[in-house]
Amino acid sequence: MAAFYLAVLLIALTPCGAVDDNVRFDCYPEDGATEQLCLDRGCAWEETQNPKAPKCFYWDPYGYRVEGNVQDTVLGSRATLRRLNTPARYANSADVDPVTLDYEMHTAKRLRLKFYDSNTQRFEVRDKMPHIPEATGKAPSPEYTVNITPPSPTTPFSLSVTRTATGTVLWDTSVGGFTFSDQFLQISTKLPSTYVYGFGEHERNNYRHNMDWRTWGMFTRDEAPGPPSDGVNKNLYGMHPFYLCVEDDGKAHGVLLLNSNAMEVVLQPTPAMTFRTIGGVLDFYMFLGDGPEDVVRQYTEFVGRPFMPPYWGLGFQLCKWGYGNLSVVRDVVKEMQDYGIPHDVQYGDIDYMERQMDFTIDPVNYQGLPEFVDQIRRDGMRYVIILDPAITTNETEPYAPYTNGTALDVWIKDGDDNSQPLIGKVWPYYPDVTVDPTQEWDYKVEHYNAYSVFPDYFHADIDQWWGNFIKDFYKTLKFDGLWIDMNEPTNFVHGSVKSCSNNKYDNPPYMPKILGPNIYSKTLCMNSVHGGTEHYNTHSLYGWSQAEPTQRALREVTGKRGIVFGRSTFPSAGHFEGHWLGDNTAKWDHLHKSIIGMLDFGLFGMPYVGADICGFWDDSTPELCHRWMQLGAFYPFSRNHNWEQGAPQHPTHWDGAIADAARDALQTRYTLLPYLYTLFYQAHTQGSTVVRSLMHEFIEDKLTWSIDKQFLWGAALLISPVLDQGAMDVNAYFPKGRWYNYYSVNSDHQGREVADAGQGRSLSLPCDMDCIPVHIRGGHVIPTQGHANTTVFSRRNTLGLIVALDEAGEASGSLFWDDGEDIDTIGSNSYRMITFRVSAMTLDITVESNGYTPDPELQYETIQVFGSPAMPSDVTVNGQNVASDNIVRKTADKVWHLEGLSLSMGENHKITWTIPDDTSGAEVSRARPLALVIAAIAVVLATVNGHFLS
Ligand code: MIG
Repeated sequence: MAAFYLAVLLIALTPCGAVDDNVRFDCYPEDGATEQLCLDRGCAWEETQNPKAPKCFYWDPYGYRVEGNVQDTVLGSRATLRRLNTPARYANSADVDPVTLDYEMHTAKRLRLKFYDSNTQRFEVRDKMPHIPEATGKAPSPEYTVNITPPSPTTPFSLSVTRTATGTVLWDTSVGGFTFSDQFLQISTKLPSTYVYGFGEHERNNYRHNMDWRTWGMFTRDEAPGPPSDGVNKNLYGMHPFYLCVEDDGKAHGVLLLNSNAMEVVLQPTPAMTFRTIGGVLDFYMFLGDGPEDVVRQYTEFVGRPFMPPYWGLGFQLCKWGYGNLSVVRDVVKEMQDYGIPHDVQYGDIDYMERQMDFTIDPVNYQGLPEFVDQIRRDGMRYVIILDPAITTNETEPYAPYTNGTALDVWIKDGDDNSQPLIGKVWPYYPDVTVDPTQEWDYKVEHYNAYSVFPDYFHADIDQWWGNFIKDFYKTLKFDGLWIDMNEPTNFVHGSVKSCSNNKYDNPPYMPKILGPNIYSKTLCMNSVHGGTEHYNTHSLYGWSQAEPTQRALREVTGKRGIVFGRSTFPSAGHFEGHWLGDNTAKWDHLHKSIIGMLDFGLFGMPYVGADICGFWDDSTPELCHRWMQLGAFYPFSRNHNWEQGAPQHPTHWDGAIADAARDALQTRYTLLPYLYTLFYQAHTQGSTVVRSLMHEFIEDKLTWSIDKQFLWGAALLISPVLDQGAMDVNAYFPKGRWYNYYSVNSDHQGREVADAGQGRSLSLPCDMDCIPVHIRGGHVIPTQGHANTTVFSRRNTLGLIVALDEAGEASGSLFWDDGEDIDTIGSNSYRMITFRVSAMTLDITVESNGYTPDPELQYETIQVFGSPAMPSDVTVNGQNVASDNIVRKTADKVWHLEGLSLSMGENHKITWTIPDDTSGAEVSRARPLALVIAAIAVVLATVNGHFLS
């Protein structure tokens, strides 16, 4: 450390004598820094050219030192840190002394660094998450090395984490000012690269973080995505203190700070990062991946693998807040059916309720809703309802959710008088109130909105209350999924109806860069009693804590998997629920931002994600909604939804061109659902991503590290949507490899190769209003199925395979199939797993596991081969020669189909073909690699010469 400061002194002085910004770590992040305040804190003050860089920064040794020897523990080692003789950060909360550091070696690739106060029990998120694995012993051969500064009376403590094999230093905390006080905990670290991703929930302009002095606050908040407000990057619904860093050699690691207090993270160009949280403990978990995909696998192994959605949950979903009444919904559903647009799920937003009260139905506008739901369910559709946490206290007629919850005492308590529940206001109006619709929001909240209480989902009796009401309501309405909204939790009055008292939680000495003006703005007082502690600690866990009891109740009452998806999330939420990206706006940049949001949540272990298609706020426009329906057809969670006053925007609302485009895109989606479902199986069992950043597959190509306008489904499908108004082409990047146009079954461009083996390259794809580019990567076999209006019917259609050959003429893939909705078909082995393997002009279809038989049994009808060196001269299926009219020539000679097959999905099959000798086929090329090279060059030339794109 001393050496570091010396080095800083020597090298950090630029010619004019100023300290380089890159070695500055902000010592006065509050507003109103002055030289005097800065010096009082024991820091240095100096002007800088870059207004974003701090003028007040740590310079002299600061923080803590190691005392005594590092001790061995069962899981690793333990160090005792003592305060150095430097000024305390905040007079009102003396710094903790000593601080204990536990370094635990959990697995070869996972370590934990936990800083805590061994004399005083502080809040720990870990205690709320019994499902995350405990380490049992020291990992025998860890892939990392941790170094802690030796004991010293003067040298500040710091640690470093090194990836042993490459020597890359992943963390080096010998910078900044390590601080551990009651309400201000801070640690800075240098990073090995500027490729940083993650942290949420925020709106960002790029998936890859901008390291030029950006501060991201994290604390759950009912706030719509949008640009910074008052200079603060808005903290949105969820909180995810998790980042991914890709090291310069393509290795990657992830770091979770398991802490739920309001916090911020500062990114600076050094490259370095500073965490500042205002409570709990500093509990870091590091995951050393081989690459980014491996980091997500390890992360989800730790926080819980993503839940397995039902098959219908991958169908198209339609919602609107404020349909007005049931007959509008009925008409919309019928229009969609008449137009033949796939539509699996219809929603009820809060207006299905009587005055927005949970577990009620509006008796006037939604009279007959249960019968309607029965009807659409018979037609193969599903119905999902919204539920809000806040419960009104002012009903004049008995309202059981309130009286019963009061009897069970499940409400969050007022921190000033914990014999009373905290009272706020959310949706319900008082009963029998006459609403003047012309009044402003604030007037309405004051005069019409009833007093509400907030359930504590950590309460031991929560199933008896929440679960029982869900089960009870199911007797009335046969919902298939539950949408849990408003669980930041949001409150329409700040803190409570009587605001908040002056206490250390509601007026913390340091306020991270989160939206205010107060920490309790738009939510509950921080001193309220929630989950056995102050809401100050558990606030950001509120939505997360609601997910599991909601999922449990849904599964119990329906006996099926169902879907739960929530607005406010926290690490491990993906184990229980999905997420939509909140109240976006009907504007063009929100198309791009929805991709960034999906990539973020993929990283957070929540692959079941999507944005409100066509935009939530504002009225959508025909072109915007058209392009958004095309993009949204590739959201894992694909739902069109908007707000109460917004103009209708469902696909059939517009002219025929939009309905047609929506139908085309959704039919493509439905055709690909067996593949998407298999990706979810892999996410659920192995923790892999579904919507996948290109860099996960092409880490050796650094260009992919910054791509966020295109995305992959798994390893094999590349989606390159139009994101700009008026655009009739897309600039798409094709990484190294073979790529084939997916479109469309009738188009002569189908299966055409767009970019041959060689280096990656950007291409401008012409893309008129009918088009959303989708490409298949050579080397993969994609299972498909005929589309239909709902998944009930599509699941009965014949199957197909798309075989996209790689340079060596090989490909592989798999298909997971079960009944689509039973709970834990995987654990009970009630599924079928099939693998596809192509090599040496032979396709092997192998049933690896056969615990489920569809009724009726499914058949493969078509096999499409892309990238063949030539038309096959003959083809055999299970040893039989196939009639020549089964073999259909498509684009040039390189795409051919087998059609009219009826191969049972329950059996193994072998398909072989031969390529005439005079053409350079895979078989020939293996013997003569030069021939392949020549052929490849020829193909490149041919492709470049011809129109390589549709
Ligand atoms: O204050 O239930 O994000 O999707 O339509 C708004 C009404 C409450 C917010 C959700 C939105 C939903 C709306 N809700």
